[in-house]
Amino acid sequence: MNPGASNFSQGVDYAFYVIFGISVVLLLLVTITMIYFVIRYNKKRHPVAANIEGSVTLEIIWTVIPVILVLIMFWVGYIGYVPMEKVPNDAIEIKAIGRMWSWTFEYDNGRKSDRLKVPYNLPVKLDLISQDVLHNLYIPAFRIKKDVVPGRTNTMWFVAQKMGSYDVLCAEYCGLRHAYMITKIDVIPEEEYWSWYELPEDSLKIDNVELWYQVTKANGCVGCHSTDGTKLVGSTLKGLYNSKKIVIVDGEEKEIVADEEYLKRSILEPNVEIVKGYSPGLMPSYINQISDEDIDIIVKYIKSLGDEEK
Ligand SMILES: [Cu+2]
Repeated sequence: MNPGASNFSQGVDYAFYVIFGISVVLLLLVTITMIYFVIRYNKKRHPVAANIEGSVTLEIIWTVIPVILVLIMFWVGYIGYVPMEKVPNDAIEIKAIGRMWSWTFEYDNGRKSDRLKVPYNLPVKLDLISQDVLHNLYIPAFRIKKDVVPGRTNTMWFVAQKMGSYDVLCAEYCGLRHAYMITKIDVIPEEEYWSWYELPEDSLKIDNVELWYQVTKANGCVGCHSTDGTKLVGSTLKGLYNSKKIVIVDGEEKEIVADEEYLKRSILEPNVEIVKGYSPGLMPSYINQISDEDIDIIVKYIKSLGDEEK
């Protein structure tokens, strides 16, 4: 196992090794005793079974020792856990938004990214928000993990103590493409963090397809909508613009053209006009989840992927 990269790594690893050590010792004791008894009390050596009476001393021993062991395990877990719930007041606050099937990180100035950027050696607090179902934010190298529950904001915090990039996963099965909810946390020097954080918003709006793609990705679209024509859970974005689609509205089929208005409506209320052949209810509504600017950029990006019928 790699050594941890956060302020909690040591405490969690310590608890792990103590519990693991106690378990190994018990396993060996039980196994060795069992093998010894099988040989020692074999029927050939012991043709007549002995009637063994109870022993108060033994009962006390095998009650007291396990109680002490369990309390030791509780204690090492407890002292590792308590600091995780004490968020320092000066922690940098970042929203971690989970949805089927991607993560978006939103910083307090409105900046969004699909990789979590954090400064080295400063406390960071994550507000865990789900747009649809139960997810779980898991950073193995930091030894932290917490449920992301729709309708309530859980929090977790950490201090990143090693520079580098580490995996961020969803650890709660959340449907078909759950395994794709994987991204990275980048621990970078403080100055680099602030210059990234303050990158002028305008830099995202210039006419650059790659930046439009980054905005689309940061909003979680490409987790379900491919950009190369592949059919995933959602329809591909390639050739989507201005294509004719049969949609289901209130159970009735209707032909529409996927123009700008339709695309915008579908981002905000994706389940009203579902394209025939796709399951309703999979895409969360983006009402209050996305800025009008981002919608415009996403629509621009979809337009850039062509308008020929796929
Ligand atoms: Cu998930």
